[in-house]
Amino acid sequence: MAKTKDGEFHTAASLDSPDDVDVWRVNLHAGDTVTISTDNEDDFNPDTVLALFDHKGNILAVDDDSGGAFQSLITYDVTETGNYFFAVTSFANFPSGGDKFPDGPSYPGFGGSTGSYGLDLVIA
Ligand SMILES: [Ca+2]
Ligand SMILES: [Ca+2]
Repeated sequence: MAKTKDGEFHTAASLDSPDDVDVWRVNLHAGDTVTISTDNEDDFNPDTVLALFDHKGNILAVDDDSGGAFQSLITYDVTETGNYFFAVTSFANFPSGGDKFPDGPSYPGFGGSTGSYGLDLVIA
């Protein structure tokens, strides 16, 4: 991810197939507030689903449309320093929470859209 300024990162990626799952790792510190959002050029396509996981693959937060239109937004207050993972998929491919890392997270659903999206990460 490219750093745009202190604590702010931006990248572009794409859901190449309806069941594509894009996963990123980020190191966060206790006391951080992290805000992750998708920012699509076309607000409605792809219809992103965003999820945040701890280092074991436990689901901490899942969001579909809080970012406006069909875009996703998660704000999370970090209580434990360490590695976290977040993933972007398309609606309605939600994580099941059934599998933990290194095998998980599992996404048994079916996505319904493809296309490029922007991803913003702000650590404050
Ligand atoms: Ca992808
Ligand atoms: Ca969505």
